[in-house]
Amino acid sequence: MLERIGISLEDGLLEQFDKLIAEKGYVNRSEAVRDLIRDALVQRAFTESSGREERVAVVTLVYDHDSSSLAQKLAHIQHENHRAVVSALHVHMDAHNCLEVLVLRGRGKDVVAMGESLVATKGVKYGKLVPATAGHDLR
Ligand code: NI
Repeated sequence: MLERIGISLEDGLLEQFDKLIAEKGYVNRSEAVRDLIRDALVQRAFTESSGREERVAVVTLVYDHDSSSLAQKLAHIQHENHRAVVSALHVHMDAHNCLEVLVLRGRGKDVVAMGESLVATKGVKYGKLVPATAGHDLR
């Protein structure tokens, strides 16, 4: 069942929101708000107390290929947790930069701990841990 709700927003905030969702290609505000709510719910599911349920997440890393100690460190973390790494994609972005995309699966807290340690590794230029979900509760 679909329920209608009303939201009060300041002019400026609504203007920026409309600009943002137009850029992202949303056809209406409702779908954009639904996606924001889903994202918040998935984030919360990942940080819920027990952390024992199985979770899947994607980690994106960009780092300097010329720093061999950094590449070794990132590989070491992955090998230490090899059962959690479902898939790893390595792209040589340019002469100096590597992009790695990892799919992690395991207990929520383990997945988050591993993802965060990769992202936080000194020398990683860009890193992001993105929770994934099968979306059973998000329709
Ligand atoms: Ni590379």
